[in-house]
Amino acid sequence: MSIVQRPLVIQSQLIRQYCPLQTRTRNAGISRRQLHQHHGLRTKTVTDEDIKRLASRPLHPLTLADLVKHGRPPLSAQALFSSANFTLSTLPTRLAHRIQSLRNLPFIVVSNPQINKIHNNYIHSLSTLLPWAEQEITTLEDEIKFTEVMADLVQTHANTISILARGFLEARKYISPREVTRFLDEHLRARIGTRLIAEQHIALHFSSQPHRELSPHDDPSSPSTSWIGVIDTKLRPASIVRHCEATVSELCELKYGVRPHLTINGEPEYAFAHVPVHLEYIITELLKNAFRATVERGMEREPIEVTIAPLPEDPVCEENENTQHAHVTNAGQGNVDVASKFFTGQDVADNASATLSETIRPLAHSTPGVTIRIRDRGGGISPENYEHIWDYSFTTFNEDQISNSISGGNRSSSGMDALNAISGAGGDGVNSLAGLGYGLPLGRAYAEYFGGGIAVQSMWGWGTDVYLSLRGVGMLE
Ligand code: ADP
Ligand code: K
Ligand code: MG
Repeated sequence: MSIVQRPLVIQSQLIRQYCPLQTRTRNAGISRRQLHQHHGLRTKTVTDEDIKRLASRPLHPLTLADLVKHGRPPLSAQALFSSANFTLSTLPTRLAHRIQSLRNLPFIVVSNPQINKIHNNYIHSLSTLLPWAEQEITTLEDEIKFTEVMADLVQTHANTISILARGFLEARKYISPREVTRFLDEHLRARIGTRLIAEQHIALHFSSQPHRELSPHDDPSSPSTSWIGVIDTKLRPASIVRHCEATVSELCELKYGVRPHLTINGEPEYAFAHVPVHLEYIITELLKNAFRATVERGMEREPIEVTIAPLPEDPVCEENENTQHAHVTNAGQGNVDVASKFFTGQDVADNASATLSETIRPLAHSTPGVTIRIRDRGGGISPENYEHIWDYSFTTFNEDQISNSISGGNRSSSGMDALNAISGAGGDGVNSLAGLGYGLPLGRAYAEYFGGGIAVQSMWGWGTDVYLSLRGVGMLE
């Protein structure tokens, strides 16, 4: 049986998921219920015993080698099976740890309908994995069904951020901002890893078929691909910046009626190996902040300046990975404060004991990486606010105030800015310029996942420099 013979509906859904640079509406995918009706995923009831058993297992620390070892396309069926079996060996434990962590929240918080929905999503996803628990995947037929389970998992958890944001906003009387930030930092970082594992298998599954022209990432003139699953080994940060600029400019124009200019300097041709969807998330959030500040300050005439500064190649990197850590830390693009914050292994895994092991180390021969500076003249951040910018849900976005300053106050005042921002049609706040307060902390979580970081330098009264540092995650050809 050919790998290509798979249900079309799920194929188009997956392709949409893997087209980060294509215009797309996240909520437009088929619903979980439809997916069930179409494909009848097997499920097995999750008992408390299951959760206890799985959560007591140590977490397999994810390494970059796990993600790339199943190789480049064209993939053999064996490689695909071993990817599926690796995925199957690690996800149930990860989900059980998440369920336990949700259950450890104060009861009144878990009882909140939004938070409870997230809990139930995890139970659902675990229930679709349990039927596979005692089994090795050794046939293409099973591998296809398993990929459908992975697609369901990715889809089920697609709107987690906005649902959690709403839940914690509703439950804010019962839990302190500090506790929320602690929970979310762990939960959302663990989610990044879990999604990456599932998405990597889905992407490998599709790269194993001959129809690679389905992916808009590939240069149609070249039959070879620069992709290893979700990793693009020839990712140009400048092209991500331009793509995100287009999205953010639209939002800005809609909200304020103007859009600032953006210039890119440094080395726009620079390419390295990274996960484009991660970069896309981070850059979008950073540009939203820069655009908003610039327009609110009335500084649209001053361009937002993006500088792409590759870290120097260093032959020492190849000797051992620790040397690379030291090297990257010291090469802070002339900004010691910023550099010292990077590459410190702050990644968080599903539990404290696995915290450091979740740090994904570079492969030998991987490119050192890049620092991207986003500089705006939006007035900077006041010292009082600066203390809180990394807290989930801290925002200075205020619909009324903006309406007043921009359009003379004749817009309706809802007083529910954050909730409005959450309920944007795109889900997960993607359609609003600001308001959730998740942009910086979650962006940093993505950057730190592969050993990078984000540092914010504010010149109060003038503007802000944001340094996004990213490490190459694989080898260039
Ligand atoms: P949100 O954008 O939803 O408010 P973020 O976490 O992205 O949440 O940012 C938190 C706050 O940090 C913003 O509300 C804003 O006050 C401040 N901030 C972030 N970036 C900038 C910037 N470039 N210029 C001025 N203020 C900024
Ligand atoms: K924030
Ligand atoms: Mg923001």
